[in-house]
Formats: sequence, structure tokens, C-alpha cells
Amino acid sequence: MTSEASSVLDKPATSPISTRRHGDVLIILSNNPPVNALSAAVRLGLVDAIAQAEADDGVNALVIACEGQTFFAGADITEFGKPPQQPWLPAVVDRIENCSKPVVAAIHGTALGGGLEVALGCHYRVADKSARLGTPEVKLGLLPGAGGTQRLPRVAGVRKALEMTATGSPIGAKEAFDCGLVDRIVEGDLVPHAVAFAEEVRDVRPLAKSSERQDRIADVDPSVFDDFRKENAKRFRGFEAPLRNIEAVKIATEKPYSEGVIEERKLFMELMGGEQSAAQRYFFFAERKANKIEGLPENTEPRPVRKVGVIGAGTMGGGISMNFLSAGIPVTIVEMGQEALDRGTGVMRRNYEASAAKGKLTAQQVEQAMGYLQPTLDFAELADCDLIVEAVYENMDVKKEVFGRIDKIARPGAILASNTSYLDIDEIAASISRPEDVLGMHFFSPANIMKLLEVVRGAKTASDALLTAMQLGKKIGKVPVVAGVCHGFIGNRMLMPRQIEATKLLLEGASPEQIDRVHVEFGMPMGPFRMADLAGVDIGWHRDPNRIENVRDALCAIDRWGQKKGAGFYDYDEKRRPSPSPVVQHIIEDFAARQGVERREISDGEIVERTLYTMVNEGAKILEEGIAQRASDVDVVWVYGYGWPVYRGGPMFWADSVGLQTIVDGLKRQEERMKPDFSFSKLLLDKAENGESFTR
Ligand code: 3H9
Repeated sequence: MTSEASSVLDKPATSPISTRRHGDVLIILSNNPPVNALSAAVRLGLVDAIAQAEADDGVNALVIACEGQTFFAGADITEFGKPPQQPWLPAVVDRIENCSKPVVAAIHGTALGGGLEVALGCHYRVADKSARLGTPEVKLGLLPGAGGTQRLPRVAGVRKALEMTATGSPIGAKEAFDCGLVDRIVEGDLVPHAVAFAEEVRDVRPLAKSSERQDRIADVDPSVFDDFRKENAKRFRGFEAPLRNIEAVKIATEKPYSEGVIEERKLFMELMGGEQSAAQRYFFFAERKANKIEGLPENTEPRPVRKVGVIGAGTMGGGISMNFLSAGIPVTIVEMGQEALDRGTGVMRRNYEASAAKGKLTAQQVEQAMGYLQPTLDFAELADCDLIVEAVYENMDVKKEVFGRIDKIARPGAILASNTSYLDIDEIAASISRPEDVLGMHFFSPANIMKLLEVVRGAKTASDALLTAMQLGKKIGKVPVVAGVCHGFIGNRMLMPRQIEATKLLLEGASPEQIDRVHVEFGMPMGPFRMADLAGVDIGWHRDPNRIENVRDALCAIDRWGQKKGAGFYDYDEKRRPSPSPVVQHIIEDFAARQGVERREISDGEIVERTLYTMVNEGAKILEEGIAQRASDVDVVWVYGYGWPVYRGGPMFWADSVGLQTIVDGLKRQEERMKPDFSFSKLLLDKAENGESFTR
């Protein structure tokens, strides 16, 4: 290995790695904020420190620990795709494992990915009781590529290694201890505990090398791999990386370590070079970028939010409240009548209890969350709230009336938010005396579960109000994205062209099943018609069964309101399984005949062009108009709000993969059929013509 030579040549002036002695234990400390990613300088420093320990007869054991918020959170993702820099992480981990003196990892925060692999290279692992350990590479479309797929099953067992690598979910210190991944859990000052542990094991030989262990991988029933794949088939649908992780762990049980790591590397490089990992790595940074507000004046400070008011205890109001309650923020929830209030709070309690039944919460946590809730019929009780979220009926007059009431009650400086999905925030703001305090907080249903939060910035929204809503969103576990004011903001606005074209395609000859299948094969959780049935075909219906202007009206008029009625675009059996409906087919054909639409065979390709390419076009308009701050924000909205497959990055990243000229060509092919509903985004045309892209 050339690393020792390069350590002399390339050593940075200030290394993130430092060492200090405690008796005969050498403590190697990393300080590479924010997350101690294993960048080149860290890797180099580690190798040098190991060499220093080997050369020093006064050192009998080593501790590797990190300063700051966390143990190594993985390889440095910003280095991916750039020319590799020596020493490579796999070699660093091998160097640690082959150290002739015992090495103890002292883990706090999160030991993730390459960080866990470093810990697995150590001969022992001591963890703080709040530490979390995991291999999230799969979420980047990768697998642990520094020996992790081969060492982890040898240390933690095959089943645990499968779960950790293929799902990417981290485990807590206790679970890690129970499966053998951690040797000791400690509380309080971590490094002194790790040093004490190192002193205990300094003379133990042979050294416990993870790569040499056989006990956990011997006699493994080979059916475990297929079973695991089947159990998780739905979760892994469309993704390449989970399957490669399973394959790599299986190899660990079939081949010697030295061969296993070669296979692991091959699989890692294949994934790294693939489009899915590129999309997932892009998305990792897109999600983090979304939290950054463009043009925010320097020194903007968030307003304190100690108490939240929610108006409306319906499905949305209840779900919204739960987010704050779960984060320990008291909520005053207001309703018009006692019955609606009781029903709403009852649903919230039942939702919490259902989570407790699944083991996600303790009974005590349920009571604690519900204890933060103050239900009331009295609007005046909102007076001491720092943020008030309105979640009433989606109608401008109703919203204005509610805002008018809040205006009279809310304390000065309180942020006044509307949960509207479509309506004009500026119009609402203009109707009260303090437009600077008004913004949109558009939660997605079910609001206690869906991660997306569109924070809508009105023309007069104060910077500090916007910052507060964004930070609060993060605090309650959401992924907040800034959106400008327009009909439907980012997400729902892009849904509209899809819906218009999907409905037209029905009349022209496609079936709901065909259109839905194309979307599911693309990777969406469901197609537009299954989604309509789930959400309710009657949403937004004018409620007049004699006024039939489109297929949707016709379905509503005969009570086909979707899953809740057992019939919508599909028929549903008692287990809510859908089947094609001859009635619907008849309605569609009847409408086509009445409107003189000639029916023909529709290709899957046309469906993609008319429903997905049009979304890209709308996304481009959204960018052009400044409704979204950046293309990657559009992608974050669609991945978190509508289940766009993350392995395709989001609509704008996907458009770049397809090629913008190809998108434009496809739209031109369909332009005549889509008129008058369709018009081109100038930004899309310009970018395509200049060979540019949205996200790369
Ligand atoms: C790997 O290890 C491959 C190996 O198996 C094989 C190699 C051969 N690199 O999330 P936050 C940045 S793959 C570079 O907001 P939190 C992040 O972009 C890696 N940068 O903080 C952000 O920057 P900015 C496997 C990284 O407290 C800042 O740190 N590991 C990395 O909410 C703060 O991040 C993972 O996938 C990184 N690895 O959460 C773990 N990680 O401030 C990924 C973070 O400029 N990381 N940054 O926007 C995480 O899951 C979370 O960051 C963590 C902290 C839980 C650690």
C-alpha cells in the first residue's frame, strides 16, 4: 500500500485527526465537522495514527473516537464521482483490523455506512447508550463497500445484516449489543469508558478480527435470503440496491472473506456507476438543499414558537396537530361544535394508540402527546399561540372569515398559516391587518405521516415568519420546501396537467387500468385513477347529479365515489381489491361518442409523454415563474408528497436523464392532441435547445 508514503507527501497542514495518550492507550480523535465524514484527510490521518501506534512500544491499545455531534457518519459523499484519492476506505479499515494492538471504537451519535465499517474494522466497539448504528448506503443506491457486507454478518448475524444493509434502517445501541455488534454500552463520558475497556483487553490475543469470524455465518439456512426478499418485495419494488445488498451478504456465507470483498467491490462499483445511485445521491443533497431559503436577509432570526393553535379538528387538523404534539409542542385545537371536537380528538388518540400497538410508541408516550393537547370551542383561547394553522373547509370565503377572526384574537407577531392546497395566500393575507404574518403551511394527507410540507411564501410574508415555518417544519420531522403563490403551489399544480391528459386519454381509447399500469411500472405507488378512487372521486364535485359534464361527474352521479363506496373508476371487493368495471368502460365510451372523440389504440409511450412529460413541462413553468426556488425542490416535493420513485430522482432529474430534447420532441409529437390545455414552457424549450439541463 502506498498510503504511508503518501502520508508524508500529501498530509494536509491541519489534519482532522489528532492523537493523545492516556497511559499506554493511544486515543485517535477525528474532528471533521459537521458529521465526521471519512474524507481523504481523515482516512490519511487514521492510517498515519495507526502507524504511529504500531511504532511506539509505549502504546499497547488504541481507541478511535470522534469529536462533535457524531462518530463517522460514512464515506464523504461529496467525493463520489470524483477521481479516487488514496488511501481508499477499504484499505483503511483493513489497516485498522490488521493493527497488531487492540483497537476499540468509541461510538456516539451515529456510526453510519463507512463509519460502521471503520467500527467493524476495530477489534471492539463501545457505544454510548444513545448511539445509533447503521448502513444507509442502500438509500444512496449503494451497498457498504469497505468490507461491510462481509464483516457485518460475521459479527451481527445474517438476518440482522440483511435487515440493516437492505433496508438502511439504523439500530439503537441496545439492539446492537443484543446482536453482538456492540461489546459494551456506556453512559456518560464516552472516551474514558472506551479507554478503560481498552485497558481491560490490551493483552487479549488473538485479536478479534471481524473478517476472520465464522461462527455467525456457519450453517446458515440458504432459504433465509429468498424469504427475506419475498417478505420485502413491495418495499424493494423497482430498486436495484436492496437486491445487491442481499446478494453481497449471501456471498459472505458462501465464500472466504478474501473473495467476498472482491465480489462486494464489484457490486459496489456497478451500483455506483448506475443511474439509480446517481439519482439517489442527487436526492440526498436535494433534500438538504430544500431547507435553504434564497434571498433571506442575513441575521434573520426565527420567532419563538412555544405553543401552536390549530383551527379545525377534521382529518387534516387532527393530523397537523399530532406533528406538534409528538414533538412536545402544546397545541390548542378549536372546533365549531363539541361533537366534531370529540370526534377529532378521538381519532388522534386512536392513531396514537395504533402506533403504540405496533410497538412504535409506549403507552406513556401516547399519554404524554395527548397531554399536550388542549381542545376547545372558544376561539379566544388561541390568543397565546405563537403559530396558528387554519385547516378548515377549502373555500376562499370561509378561509377569509376564519382569518378575520384570528386577526382580532392572535397576539402581535403570531404566525398565521393556512393549510390550503390551492387557494391564493396573498388574497387571504390582503384580507387582514397583518399580511406579513401570513403564509401557507400545506401539509399532505395523512398529515401526521407524510413528510412533505410546502411552506408558501406570500408576496408580503416576513422573512422571519418564513424562516420560522421552515425550521419548525424540520423540528417536527417534515421535509419543508418553499413554494410561491399559484394555484396548487408546486405539487398539486403539477398534478393538474397529468390529470387532464389522463382523463382525455380515457376518452381516446386508453383504459384506467392501462394508464395506472404505466404509472406503476414507472415506479409510482399507484396510477392516477387508483389514486382518485383512494382520495375520493367526489372531491371537488359540484354535488348536482343532473349536471354531467365529464366522466367524473357521471361516476359521482351514480354513487361511484371511490373506494369508500366500493366503486369508483374500479370495482372493489370486500378486501378493497380493484377490478376493471364494465360500467365505467361503458360510461367512458358513451362520453367519447357524445363528444365525437374517435377511439383508437393508445400506446404506453403516448401515456408517458402526455402524463409525465407534461408534468416536467409544468415543473419548468414553475421554475420559470419563480414558484420553486430550484429544480431540486420540485423533485423533493414529488418524491415526498406523491411517491415519485426516488431511484429516478424526481421529475426534473428524470427529465435530465431522459434528455430535455427528447422530452420536447415527445411533447411536440402530442401537442396537437393536447391543445388547448397545453402550452410549452419557454425555459424547457430554451434549455433543450442549448443542450442544458435542470439539475446537473
Ligand atoms: C458510504 O459510507 C460508502 C461506504 O460504505 C463505502 C465506501 C467505499 N458525506 O443531514 P444533515 C452533510 S456512503 C458528506 O442536515 P443531521 C450534509 O450534506 C455514506 N456530507 O444533519 C449537510 O451538509 P450541509 C453512508 C455529509 O444532523 C451536513 O452534513 N452514510 C454526509 O440532520 C449535515 O447533515 C450516510 O448515508 C456524508 N456522508 O443528520 C449518512 N452526511 O449542512 C448520511 C451528511 O452543507 N448522513 N453530510 O447541507 C446522514 O444520514 C445525516 O447527515 C446524519 C446527520 C444522520 C449523519
